[in-house]
Amino acid sequence: MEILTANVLLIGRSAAGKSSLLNYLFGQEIERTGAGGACTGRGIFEHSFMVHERFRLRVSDTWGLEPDKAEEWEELILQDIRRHDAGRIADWYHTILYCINLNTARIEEFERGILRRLTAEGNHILVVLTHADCAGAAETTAAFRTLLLQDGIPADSIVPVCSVVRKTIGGTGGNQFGRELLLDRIREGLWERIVERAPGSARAEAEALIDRAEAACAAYAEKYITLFNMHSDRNYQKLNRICGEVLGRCLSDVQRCYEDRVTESVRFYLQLVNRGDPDGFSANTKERIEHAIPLNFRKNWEEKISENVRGILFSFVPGVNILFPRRLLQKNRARYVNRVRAVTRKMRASLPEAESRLRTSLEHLSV
Ligand SMILES: Nc1nc2c(ncn2[C@@H]2O[C@H](COP(=O)(O)OP(=O)(O)OP(=O)(O)O)[C@@H](O)[C@H]2O)c(=O)[nH]1
Ligand SMILES: [Mg+2]
Repeated sequence: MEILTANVLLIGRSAAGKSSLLNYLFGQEIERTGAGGACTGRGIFEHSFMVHERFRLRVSDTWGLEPDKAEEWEELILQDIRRHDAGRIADWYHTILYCINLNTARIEEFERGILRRLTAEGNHILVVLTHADCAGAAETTAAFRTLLLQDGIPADSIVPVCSVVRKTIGGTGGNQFGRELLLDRIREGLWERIVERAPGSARAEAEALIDRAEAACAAYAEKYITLFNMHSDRNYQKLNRICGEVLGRCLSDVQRCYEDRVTESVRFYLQLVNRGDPDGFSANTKERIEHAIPLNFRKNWEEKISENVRGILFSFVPGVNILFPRRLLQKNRARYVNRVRAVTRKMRASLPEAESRLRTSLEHLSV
């Protein structure tokens, strides 16, 4: 059974409530928390737990962020992502939880700057408004929301949370809240990432396949077109057959790499929407999947290009000229490779359409 893991980076100022949020998410006391002075030490502290049997949350609690130690803090984050063999935060962390304490009067300019930068770098950010149980939380939430929207944080990405059970004067505890909504948003973020990345990565794979087929055909042209047989029709027929097979195989591999992305993504999607429910997903979900994946995905794509493979390559007729054999040899090889390129150009030209089709298919599904 495959397990999905969401890597989550938990950041924010000291006493924003990062460690308390971690403990709340995990349902147990994992990191020490406390008021008065920095609590979590200098470093990044990774913890994992299973939200359900197929969904793991891997959360990194961090040293509190302050303007006077921003550089040191940034270096810590960089070291951490390098440790995970990633170049950018977004390459390792699926989501950043940026905690802001609703008990503070305002969002500092340096924090807004950091948020803007993290957004511009393509990170999926959720702003967690902690201490949502404090007096005046509703008004502060509204004011913070306005500012955050101005900075490009979508309304859905702002989640008020109360992470601790509060003792009231009467002795009864105020409830914690916000966990389920936050977990939902993290799952949605994972899905968005798939929708964002799958089409581009299918295309990169397809382009590499086409490059390889093109190089293989050029090598065959070099091998089969020689001084002694460059006027032989039979030789060209043989070459056509070999290159036709290479290009045909390339075509089906390219198709397969798009189809594999659809299959992978749908499997991933099902795991996300299923939430570990053994009875599986609802009829509604099934219907959405059927709609999202056009059944003619393969057919349209195949028809379009395979016509070109046959049409272009097989019409080749070699030029006849006996005067300058060496130059003619080069010319004939180059002409053959150009014919091959005319086919691969068509294949490449149809990739954007396949990519956007895959994107549309995935966008039809929503977690
Ligand atoms: N009422 C209330 N108190 C909270 C909430 N979240 C955190 N606290 C309290 O705020 C204080 C600071 O919380 P921490 O979780 O230690 O904050 P932190 O961001 O990890 O702080 P550093 O480790 O110093 O960076 C603690 O006393 C928590 O009990 C909340 O949602 N509501
Ligand atoms: Mg802490």
